[in-house]
Amino acid sequence: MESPPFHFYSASRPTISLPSYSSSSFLFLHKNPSFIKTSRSTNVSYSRSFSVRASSSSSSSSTSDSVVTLLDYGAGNVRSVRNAIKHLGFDIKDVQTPEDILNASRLIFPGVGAFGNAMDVLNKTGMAEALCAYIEKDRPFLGICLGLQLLFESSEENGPVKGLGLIPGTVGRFDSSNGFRVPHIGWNALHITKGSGILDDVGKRHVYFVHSYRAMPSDNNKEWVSSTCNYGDTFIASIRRGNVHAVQFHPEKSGDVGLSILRRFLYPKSQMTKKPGEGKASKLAQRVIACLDVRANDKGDLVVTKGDQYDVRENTNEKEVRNLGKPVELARQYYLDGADEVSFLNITGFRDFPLGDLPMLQVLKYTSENVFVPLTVGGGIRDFTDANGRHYTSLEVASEYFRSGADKISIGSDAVYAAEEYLRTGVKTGKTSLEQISRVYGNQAVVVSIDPRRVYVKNPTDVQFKTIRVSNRGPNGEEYAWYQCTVNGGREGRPIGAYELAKAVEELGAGEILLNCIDCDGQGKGFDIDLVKLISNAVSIPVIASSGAGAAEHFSEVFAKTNASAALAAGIFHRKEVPIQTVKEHLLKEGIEVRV
Ligand code: 1PR
Repeated sequence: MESPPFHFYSASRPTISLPSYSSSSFLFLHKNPSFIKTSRSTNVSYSRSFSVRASSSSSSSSTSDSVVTLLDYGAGNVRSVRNAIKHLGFDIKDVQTPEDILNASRLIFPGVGAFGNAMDVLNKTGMAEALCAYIEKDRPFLGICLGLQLLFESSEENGPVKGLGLIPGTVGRFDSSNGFRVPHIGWNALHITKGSGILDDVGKRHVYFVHSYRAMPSDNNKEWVSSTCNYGDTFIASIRRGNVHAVQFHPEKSGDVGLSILRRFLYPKSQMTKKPGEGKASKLAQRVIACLDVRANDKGDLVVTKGDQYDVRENTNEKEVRNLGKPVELARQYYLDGADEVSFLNITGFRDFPLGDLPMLQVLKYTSENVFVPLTVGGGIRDFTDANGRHYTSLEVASEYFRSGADKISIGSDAVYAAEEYLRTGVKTGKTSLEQISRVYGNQAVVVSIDPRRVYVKNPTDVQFKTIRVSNRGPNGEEYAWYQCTVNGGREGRPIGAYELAKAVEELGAGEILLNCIDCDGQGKGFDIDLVKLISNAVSIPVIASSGAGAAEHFSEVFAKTNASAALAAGIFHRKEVPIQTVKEHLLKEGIEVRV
């Protein structure tokens, strides 16, 4: 994986003025050298001239009690960390120089992207030296995800690559050959091995992980390890020594539990009593996801809508777009109701350029301020040339979604074209949206949304695509079916099956599959078990079952009969027919692990 140019934001980090957007410099702010120092412009000079001396007490104006120093290199979901810090009442000071690290009264390092690139820039800018000095002085530090891994001696990612070398051990990739899906995505249980302070409220509750690499506990690092997690093998979930903490999971995406972890780090001296909440977490939970299909209605307002087999218009003379609520409010409600993730699908993104869809970006920004579980956004992620001839790459579109608060993006139509081309030529060009975005932001940040339609056939040999023997025969007694992929919101069928597509996009870098089914969408009769089985057995990345949920029992059915990692629903939640909590209670009763 390659990550975006590592760059540090200036104190007066500019905000995007959305209404005036039209110029070609809207995207990739870091290309403007006047306010962003890239790794090239900061260069090695820091490390040469820089005297490493970490202050042992808070001293400068930047170290006031309500300020958190943040080491942000603009590569992904750092907005979520910012939002969580602000939510807890702190201001943020961005690191621009190594001195900022040394002068911090508390430092948060939410590493995102790839190990090799991060180390390269930390070394070149003198930040590595400053981080080591800061940590060795036992100054308050919280590393998140890659911010934990970088503390180790080396990583196999892009490497081996040397790390900061503060903790003995090597970071390696999860082994998917033992049946565990990689990336490790979702809510998992911690085994707390020593008093960590910041984990005091976790108890037996789940926290959110998303990663493909992990550090392993050993005799050499046991004095550091404060908790482990099991996923195929037992890996290090957190470390603590004195005031130095780091976690492999994402507290900023772990709901209330995560916020309490951050709160304990930010207020270490407060008299918070230890109050581990109720919970029975023991392993990776099955996820319940709320999905909001979003589009402008005929008055131009952005609304949450919901289709029947993808038709979102009311059955009236006016045929108006069905309006089921406001996106930001509904997303917040689902977060409070216990949704493990929230997905937005900009369903007209295939025809409207999403960066022209400013309300959608605003929706993401507002939502991420108050929703502390992962947010996925999809719709319209592809290369695009606007009316002025300005070309935008799909990577630019995705980057804007990430900057606006998305943790994952989902690609629909463009992934179908990419898979068709790959299957035709057998060549990975590295230029498809899928490949580019996963290379820069990591596979775990890229979901492929499949919109298949069932096509019955008499004999499996009637088509060149993978067929299955269906549980319910077709209208003419057909015993077999294949699942034809579609693009443009189900409007156009393509010559590729869902099975072929899923395998191809996994090879091209997808980290997860959102598996819809046009036949089942909005029908409330249950997920297409045949389809979910077919796809979840075909790939080793997580599969989200979608379309057709009408009762809590449909969730337990899909988890019991298939290898789906998550189940998504829209209509039953929007119409308040079955609350998320009811679904979870039912799953628990059926012995299926969920986050409570
Ligand atoms: O092709 O990259 O622009 O992405 C467009 C995205 O928008 C795709 O992810 C596609 O699935 C989605 N989309 C396009 N048109 C529609 C439509 O409904 N007319 N929505 C649409 C797809 C399907 C699910 C839905 C579940 C659960 N919606 O997301 O939420 O079926 O519904 P249910 O629980 O009510 O049965 P691109």
